[in-house]
Amino acid sequence: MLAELEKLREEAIAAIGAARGTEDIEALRIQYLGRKGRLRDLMALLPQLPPDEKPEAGKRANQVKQAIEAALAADGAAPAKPAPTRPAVDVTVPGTRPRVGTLHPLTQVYDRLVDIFARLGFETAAGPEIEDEYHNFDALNIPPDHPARDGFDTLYIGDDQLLRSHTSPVQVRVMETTPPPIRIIVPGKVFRPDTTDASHFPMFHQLEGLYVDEHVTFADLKAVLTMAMEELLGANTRTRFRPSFFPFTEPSTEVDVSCPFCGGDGCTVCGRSGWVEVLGAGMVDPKVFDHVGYDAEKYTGFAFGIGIDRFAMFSLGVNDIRLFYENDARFLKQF
Ligand code: 2U9
Repeated sequence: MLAELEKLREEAIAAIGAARGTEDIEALRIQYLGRKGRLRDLMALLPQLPPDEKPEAGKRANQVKQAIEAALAADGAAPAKPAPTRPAVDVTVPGTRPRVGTLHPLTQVYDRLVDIFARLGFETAAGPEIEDEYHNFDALNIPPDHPARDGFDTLYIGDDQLLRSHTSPVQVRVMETTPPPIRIIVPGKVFRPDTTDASHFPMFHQLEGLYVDEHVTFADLKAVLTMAMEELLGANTRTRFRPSFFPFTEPSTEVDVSCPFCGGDGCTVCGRSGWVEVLGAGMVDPKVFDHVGYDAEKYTGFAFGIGIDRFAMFSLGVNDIRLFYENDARFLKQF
């Protein structure tokens, strides 16, 4: 019996060594270890052995089984899975279309504004969102006790560090390091201690512009802003310049455009007036030039500011600023 087992082991291992491919290996597994295989045949004889030979023979039969299993496994013949009866990929199933996103509506408006002013010769500048009081206020002719400071003055991080309340400090920084002429726009985030409602949010986006050179006049201001509005809102857009006040410009103006929804007839977007206020602007106050070391006798300039969120709201017909910041795909995918 022991000799028979040894012979079986040698024969099986030699056959496995010579096997080619998984089908051969599977056939050998059945031949040697299957329910009607050669090892079972030999083990069926165990009961007939004399009692003192049985334990040794049983043990040896197990060892042979393990040796054959190991040889089969080593040849990659782990119990084979049945071959798939159909292809794993069903090429007839209709495909799922990938969902393609779009740019956020604010980004779309922001990009259009930057593009239009770029074509009018304005370079884009950027600067810190955390500012010091000098650049956010004093250099812009807003002294510590000036009432214009109140509405901006509370988002402080340290004694002399605050979240910028407008992008104007960037223009100051550019003028500090660049001699005239300059023609820049500064788009970016600004922060104000406003209570949130349909038209206010404590963070929003501005795009401000600044053009300084010799002989820049209010006529240049009107020409550039009128052209920009026509580009953005359509060639039929009319503009209206009303007197206003800003500490950093003199004279100052607020700019209305004819309502892009009703063409000026009056609707819910323009509050039935036919006009929408979109911009503030003015000629740079000479005191600002004094702060940055520009010769205020030689140079003049105009500046303007647009609230990007507000502009996006009326140009896209959105009636609540909070919708821009809620990340609700049902809103965002409309644009
Ligand atoms: C420098 C000098 C002058 C920037 C200006 C405005 C008028 C203005 C508002 C529009 C809507 C802010 O977002 S908003 O609330 N801006 O009305 N901004 S003039 O004037 C400057 C800026 C920098 C050195």
